[in-house]
Amino acid sequence: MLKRVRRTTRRRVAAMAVAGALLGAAVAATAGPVQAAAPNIIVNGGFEDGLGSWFVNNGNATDGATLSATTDAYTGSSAVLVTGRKTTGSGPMQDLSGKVQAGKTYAITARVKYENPNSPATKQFFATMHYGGSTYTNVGTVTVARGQWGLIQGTFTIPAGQSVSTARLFFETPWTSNPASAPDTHLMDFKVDDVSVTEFVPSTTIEALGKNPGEGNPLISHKFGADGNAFVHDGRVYIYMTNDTQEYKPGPTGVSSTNTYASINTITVISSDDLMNWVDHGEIPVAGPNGVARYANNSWAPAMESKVVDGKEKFFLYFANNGGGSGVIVGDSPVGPWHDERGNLLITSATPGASNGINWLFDPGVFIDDDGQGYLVFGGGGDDGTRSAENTNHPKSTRVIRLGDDMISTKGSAEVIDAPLVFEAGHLFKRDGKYYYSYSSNFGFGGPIDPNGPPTGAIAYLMADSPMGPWTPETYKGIIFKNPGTYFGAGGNNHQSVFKLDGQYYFTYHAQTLNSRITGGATQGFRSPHLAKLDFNPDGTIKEVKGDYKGVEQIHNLDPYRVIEAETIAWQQGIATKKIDGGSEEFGAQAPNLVVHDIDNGDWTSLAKVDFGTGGAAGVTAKVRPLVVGGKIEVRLDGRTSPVVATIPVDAPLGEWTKLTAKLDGVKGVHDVYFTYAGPDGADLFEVDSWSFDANPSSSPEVKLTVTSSSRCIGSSAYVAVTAVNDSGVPATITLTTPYGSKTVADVAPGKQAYQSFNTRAAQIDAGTATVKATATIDGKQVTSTYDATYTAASCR
Ligand SMILES: [Ca+2]
Ligand SMILES: [Ca+2]
Ligand SMILES: [Ca+2]
Repeated sequence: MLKRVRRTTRRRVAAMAVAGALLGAAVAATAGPVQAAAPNIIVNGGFEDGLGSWFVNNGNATDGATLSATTDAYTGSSAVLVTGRKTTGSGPMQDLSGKVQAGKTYAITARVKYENPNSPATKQFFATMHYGGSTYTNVGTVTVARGQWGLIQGTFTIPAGQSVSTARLFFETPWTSNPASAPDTHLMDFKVDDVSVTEFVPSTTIEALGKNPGEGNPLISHKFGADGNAFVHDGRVYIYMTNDTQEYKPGPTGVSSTNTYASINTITVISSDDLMNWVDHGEIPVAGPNGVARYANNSWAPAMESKVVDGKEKFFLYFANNGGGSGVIVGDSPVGPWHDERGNLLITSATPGASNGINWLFDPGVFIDDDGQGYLVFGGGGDDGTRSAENTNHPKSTRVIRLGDDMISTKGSAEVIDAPLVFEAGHLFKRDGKYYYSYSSNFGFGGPIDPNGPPTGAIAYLMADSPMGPWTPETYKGIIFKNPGTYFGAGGNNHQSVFKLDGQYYFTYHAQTLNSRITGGATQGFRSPHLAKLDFNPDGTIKEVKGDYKGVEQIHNLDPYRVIEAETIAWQQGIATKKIDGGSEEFGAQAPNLVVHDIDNGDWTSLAKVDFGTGGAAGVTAKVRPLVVGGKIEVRLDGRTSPVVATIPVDAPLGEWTKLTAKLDGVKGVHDVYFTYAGPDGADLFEVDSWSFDANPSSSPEVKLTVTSSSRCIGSSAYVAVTAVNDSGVPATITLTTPYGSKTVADVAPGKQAYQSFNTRAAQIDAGTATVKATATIDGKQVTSTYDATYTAASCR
């Protein structure tokens, strides 16, 4: 009998060495809990019900001890005290038979303390599962200092074939053959409190800090998004992305299996009008049984354009159905609703000129020229198996084809694009009469790589005088962006787009930066959207873009005196978003509405550069759905640990959407606004739908304008443009002033703008400030307001 106990105990120690290694990895890999809240399987884990459901481990005949309740509790008013221990395994036990299942994963936590002054200064404790017979497994451990409460922690998976018909959990000290020879070392009294065993429920919520306050990249940190394609509409840029989050399945250590793309059939959409505060519009169900295009399996690498067809503006979202073809769905707005107007794929091997038998018919890139003619570029891959230099450098695997007037059909035959080292990610755009085809170069098929073309895995481009090219190797102009690995450690593929907003060109790319920050460096193919400015040389060639976390400048401040969807986020930690029924208060009844959820104590979100004006704010309102009693939202300025300027107690009926308001006193000017969430630990506190701020009614009235200024080159002359949109409800007389002249526009109607492009008559100008003065009659009084807007330096030689 004694021999058998020794054998089983040795096995237990060996098992713990593995568990300990896993624990270490879990702590290093994650910045917070990686699981959703789940019920505690342990009954009376806090010993607030005395010794109810607990007894002394009796797995061996020699085990024995006395349990008693003690008021020296870690939490609450009671804990358990173990005295008179006969073996190292003698400790409090609870029967979990019928409550745990083989093959499932559980997390355990418990508090433990010992105080014997003759005991060692530190001591290891175990939580151990006894499955009956001689099968023991240590499932959690801590080494604690004498006199202090320590935290036992562990995550364990019950083996698939394990019988759990007599499963029991108990607490013990490490086994030794003759504990009675040194009872102060091996058989000391100890106390246990707050025992919790919960089923590990995988959560895709990212609890790590994925985007540093002040930085612009990645654009979002609560979800992934790859192959970003930018589309500008009404002064707002929308970015459509492959929804990598569908493949994200973090395990107990917080690390996911590798992204295979196979299950991705939705497209993620975000938007911003200032390039720092990004609205999450959720996912478009594109392919699969619940998709708009049920004939397709996947939706990768989207591309978006809009066009007025039969007097109505329609929005055309193209997508790759894995490598086999490309499709299109049609929207009533940039965020839907979405329809299938075709019933089958747009690009297949049957499309004239599309297939050479080895290429992938994916990665659609859409472009509409000034004459309204649409074009689609697509294709990629193209390894013909010869491993030849010609096939490596000129796979001729991508195409350009004209679209029909309806944008959901093709016209004529697809033409070959012979882009050096081409692989995927074709994108077509136009600037100053020149057409640009950008693409991702391949990673080498085996033949030597031509040094006159791009390096592998980079974004390169061609320039031509027509959307149809011809796109020959002679039109190759260089690279726009090296592989993301150059800048972020983690490399991988890439995908780009180019857009223009407020006179400036921008470049979208992706990188595995959030993935890397979650795991502490390792990546599993989960990509995040990034932005950079895109600048051009006088001959139209592109200045190479460098990848960074800084990103681009916020192009204007955020107006707080309106409804702001709470899923508008500059920086955050620990939250997730989900779609709820009903439309968006900010974007309209037809637009999807999301809420911020998975809000734990300590999670936070923020808005960048909120302009409270000179009059200041009087109040802040949150539309919330309380889930527990005792939650609150704290409002802070310019940092998440700054002083609290307002607190909204989330004190309303649980489960109901409610608007709650707090006073704001003396908040003026421009600030980053942080919403920090507080409440009971271990619970989802509440959900947030939207924010709004009220302006101080006693403040003096002002003529509200949105003012922008920019510099640009026309030939060899620099121009400074100034735009002032009249955001007030009354006509205003607006004067635009720069060092290069002044212009006054009388009676600018509400919603209309005053605009002037001032010729500086110089080839080179420094950065400067334009001043805009507006005068209007408000409430019978003449009111004048003044605004500044900066423009950048320009060199037009
Ligand atoms: Ca307790
Ligand atoms: Ca959370
Ligand atoms: Ca919302």
